[in-house]
Amino acid sequence: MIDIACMKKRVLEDPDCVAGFHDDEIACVLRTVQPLFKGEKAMIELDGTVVFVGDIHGDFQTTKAIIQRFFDCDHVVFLGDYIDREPMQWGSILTMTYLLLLKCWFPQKIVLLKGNHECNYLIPCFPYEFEEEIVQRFGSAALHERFVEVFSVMPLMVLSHKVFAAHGGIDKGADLRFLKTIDKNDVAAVESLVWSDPACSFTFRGRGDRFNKNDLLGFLDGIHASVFVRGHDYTTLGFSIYDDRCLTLFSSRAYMGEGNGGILVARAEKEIAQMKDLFVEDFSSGQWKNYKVKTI
Ligand SMILES: [Mn+2]
Repeated sequence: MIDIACMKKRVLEDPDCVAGFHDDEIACVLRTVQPLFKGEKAMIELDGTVVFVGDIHGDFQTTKAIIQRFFDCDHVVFLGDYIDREPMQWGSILTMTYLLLLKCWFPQKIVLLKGNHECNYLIPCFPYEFEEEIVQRFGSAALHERFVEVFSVMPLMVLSHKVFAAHGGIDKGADLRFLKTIDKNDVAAVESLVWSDPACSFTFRGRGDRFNKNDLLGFLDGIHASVFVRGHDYTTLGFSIYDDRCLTLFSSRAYMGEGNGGILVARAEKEIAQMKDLFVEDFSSGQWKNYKVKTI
């Protein structure tokens, strides 16, 4: 009988031991975490010190560094895209398993939103390498189906300190009451919140209705939020756009040198009126350094 509680001390002291997990141990993690996500609404409201983390994409080393540095904060909010595009072998399996274990043990502290790579079952994304990685590692896709069951119940949004956060975009015209009742697998909502990009972005994904400055300002004002923090794009990382109301974070080593100029996280400790009230740090040098957001 596998017991998640027994793993706790071992994994917290040595996260690398996740690399030795068998498929039945990972299946146990997935069974334990699924009801926790089911108990969360599509939109989560948070107080206290909150850290926002952009796309991780299988970067297990950086994930460990983020947890080590920010574990004392009240909440660590990951904005999705934990898998695929990984810089190391088995990076997606390690990263996802580690974060799901942390979710089991610290369900209030660790918040894991859905990225578009965790929505491949609903809207296919490219590249989607996760299933093949599981087949190569464990000899069957059975565990992948269990992962997808967990992905399907992950939340989509966070509202905290007047920061609205989601993986990709906003739900144009939606009010707070509507956002609080959204179904986590509503395709239109997922396209808007998880897939879409700013209209001024060069990235075109073919899914999701892009949002312009007017859309964003109208949406934020309608839900009484000041700024939108998102992930999803390594080329617009660290730039604040639309009157300093939208910031894109990317928090993985993936695509370094191909437009990804940093590994950024942002921290909110009190009500945020403008982007410069967020504390942004960069880990791309291997040391945490303060990062000045460029406003364009
Ligand atoms: Mn994405």
